[in-house]
Amino acid sequence: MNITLVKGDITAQPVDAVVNAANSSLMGGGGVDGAIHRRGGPDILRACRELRAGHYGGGLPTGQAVATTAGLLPARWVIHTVGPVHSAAEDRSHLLASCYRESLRVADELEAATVAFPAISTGIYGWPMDDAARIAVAAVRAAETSVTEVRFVLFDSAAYEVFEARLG
Ligand code: AR6
Repeated sequence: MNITLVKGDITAQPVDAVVNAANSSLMGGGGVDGAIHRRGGPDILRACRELRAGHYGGGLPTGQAVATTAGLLPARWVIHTVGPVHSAAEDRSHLLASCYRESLRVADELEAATVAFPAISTGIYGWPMDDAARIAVAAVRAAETSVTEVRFVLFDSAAYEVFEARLG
């Protein structure tokens, strides 16, 4: 598996699957989630509503992942995952690692070869970038998956440089 880094917008990535840093309601939000729903159009929210009406009536638990259409995005699927809110009091890093592992498991089910990840939990959920990058890179490297490219898409230069240092 190749791990690549891109500085930019995850909604512009022509990959098989784009991972969304969602919340457990699956009903949208700010950050990556807002951008994906805005640019992907209403088909994504419609698919999320169907998930909530079915197997995910209680919402998507933290650390788990589920796929929908990517709507108008230049990808085939969106894989929604729910990162943990960062806590100074409790170590939740296993839940953040689980987001990457579970997203890649769902990608394998879809037979997706290329998958783009944002830096899950590092925005609204408050995770320090360096620690999040360490967990993300370790989880992806340890994953047993048929995915051939994992692309980390970082929104700004500071985040890009942190991931670059972790991969080096
Ligand atoms: N492309 C790539 N990265 C982005 C983009 C983008 N278009 N937009 C933001 N980032 P966040 P979280 C970066 O807040 O911390 C939502 O309301 C951003 O700079 O999107 O997991 C959900 O509904 C940051 O480094 O996700 C949840 O309620 C990273 O993506 C909650 O936010 C993740 O920031 C999830 O919070």
